[in-house]
Amino acid sequence: MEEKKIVIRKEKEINLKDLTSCEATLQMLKRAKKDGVETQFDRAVNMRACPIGADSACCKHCAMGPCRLNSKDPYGKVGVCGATIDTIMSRNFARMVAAGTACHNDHGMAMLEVFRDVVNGEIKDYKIADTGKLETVAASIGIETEGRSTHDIAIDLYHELKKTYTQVEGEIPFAKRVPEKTLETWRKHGIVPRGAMREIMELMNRSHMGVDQDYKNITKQCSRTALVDGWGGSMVATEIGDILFGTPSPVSIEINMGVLKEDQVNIIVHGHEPNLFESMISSVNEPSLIQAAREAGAKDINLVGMCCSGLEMFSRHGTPHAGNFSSTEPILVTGAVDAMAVDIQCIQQGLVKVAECYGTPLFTTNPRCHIEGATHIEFHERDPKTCTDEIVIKAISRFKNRKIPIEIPQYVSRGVQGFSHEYINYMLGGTFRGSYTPLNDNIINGRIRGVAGVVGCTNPRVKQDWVHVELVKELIKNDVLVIQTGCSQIALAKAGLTTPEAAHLAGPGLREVCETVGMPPILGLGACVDNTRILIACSEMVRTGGLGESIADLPVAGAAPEWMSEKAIAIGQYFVASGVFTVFGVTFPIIEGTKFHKHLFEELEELGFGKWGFTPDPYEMAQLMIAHIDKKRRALGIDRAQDRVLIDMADRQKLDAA
Ligand code: NFS
Ligand code: SF4
Repeated sequence: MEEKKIVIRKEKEINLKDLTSCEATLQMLKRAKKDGVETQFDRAVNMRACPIGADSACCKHCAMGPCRLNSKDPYGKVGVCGATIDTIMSRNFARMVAAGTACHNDHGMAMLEVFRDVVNGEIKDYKIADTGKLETVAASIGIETEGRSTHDIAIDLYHELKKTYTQVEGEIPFAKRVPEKTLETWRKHGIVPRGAMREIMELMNRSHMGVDQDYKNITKQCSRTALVDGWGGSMVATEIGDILFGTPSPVSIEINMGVLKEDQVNIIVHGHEPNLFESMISSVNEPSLIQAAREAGAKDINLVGMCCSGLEMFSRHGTPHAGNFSSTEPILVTGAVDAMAVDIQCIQQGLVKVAECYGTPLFTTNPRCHIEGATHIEFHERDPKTCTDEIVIKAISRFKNRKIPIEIPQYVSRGVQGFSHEYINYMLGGTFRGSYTPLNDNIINGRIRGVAGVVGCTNPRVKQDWVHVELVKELIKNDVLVIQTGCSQIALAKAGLTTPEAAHLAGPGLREVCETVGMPPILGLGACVDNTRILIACSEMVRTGGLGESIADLPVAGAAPEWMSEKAIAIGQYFVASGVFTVFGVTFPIIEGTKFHKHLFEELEELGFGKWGFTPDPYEMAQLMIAHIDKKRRALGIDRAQDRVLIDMADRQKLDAA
């Protein structure tokens, strides 16, 4: 493992170009500097990451401590209670998994409640948009659909999926979608999740002072809890989102700060719940509000998204997208944002101050997320427009009274987004023979070497977007098909690499497949909860055949090159527990050479799961992932096909001459 570098930069030494490879963000950082406004980039430079915390070598789980161990000599000391470094690190890790899983499950459960109220008629502003998807999801967990009404199927689906959260015994409903051999491994280790509340509760209990003090046993419950994220709460959020608002299919969208319009009322929605955004779409299309905007001198109302709900909206409606997590403060520096509405998750408190500096009203809308200094207008699904209409009215009034000079960085990329696992099926197989067979065939014959999921956040401790873009370029160059979600997908879209034309950057095999099908070598699947689309795609690949019997057999790998949130750790752990080699960048909360490190980075694979990897370097990350993919190809006996395809002209001539 490469040593974690904590870079300390003195303020005067910062070269803004080192902070981001997003030109629009860079332009705004320059303006912010001139205006004396601080963002996460400045704070990251001035707030040195605590080296003990970075190694997860401290514990504050009780008042006999907090205890700090020595990361250079991890076995030289124990906590006051006697806790060893492995106990401390695994408990800290467990709490991250618990928090990340709680985030996705609380979000998924809220979505399911909206679905229930739509079905029973209490919510009238939304309706079931995709009955086909409703039936497929219901059938996938054993609900009878033949000859039954949409309403009856929906009621059954609600009751069944509710178990994802509340069930105390048995297996969660979507365990039925897991490939048999993968499920067998989970059963053997006793980690098939029961229900989210139960698993999170048990993990919090076990990571309390004086409970579970065996890092291997704690890791087991980490896996069980993380699995109820990926195959539980997150998967429910994705599926219910599709049922209520439509299953995405590819659309060409505009992305980056240039989507803001100087002569229009600009409204940004930033967060994770599609409900708020869906209602905002309806508010900005309200004739009376459009009229009011025109009377205020605006040409129109311009609605754009940021972060994950933005990803869901462009996948479903083609709504323009303005950027990822690290750009949420810089975009306010344009002075062009007339309102920013947020809901939950990844909403940094720093937004309040930047918004204030540039006269942008910032609105919180969810009862779970108030921010001191922001205006709270609560969003109720039963009466959603009251909230979103009011935000539009406030935005129009801010437009009318704009005082700050506007500076919109003129950067816009166009790309194709909105692939779902259903669409991949259709795209490769065609309408009448939709299947994963063509994908599997192309992997077996070696045109596609393997599949990599590149996902996750941006983090000001590394150059924004740079690790994502370099890693993905390296992967496609080596014939690895890349699928993406989250802020990583936004990074590649901004870099202009999500077009079919980007196929020229791919290796010869992948390029051929992309050109035949007319698809980009990088497929964007949506928000972070949509990582579950990757799990389903993997399951389909196993079911289709020829690539082994479990997810762990597939020539696939995952990465979160610029991660920052606890949700990312939960996602990483569910991919590992599902059988996927998963590499993280930036930093990893662990000390190399410890038993817990060996467990996560080696032993889990020997037990039939995937395993963790770490390196902050994108090229080394690509190598690790490709080496893993090649190892799986060898185990499947399909490595020879790969050689045949990748042999180049010079090699061929050499062979002929011999
Ligand atoms: Ni995912 Fe989306 Fe982005 Fe990271 Fe945050 S917005 S849920 S956690 S930062 S990818
Ligand atoms: Fe220290 Fe143990 Fe308390 Fe943690 S649980 S703070 S290691 S005494």
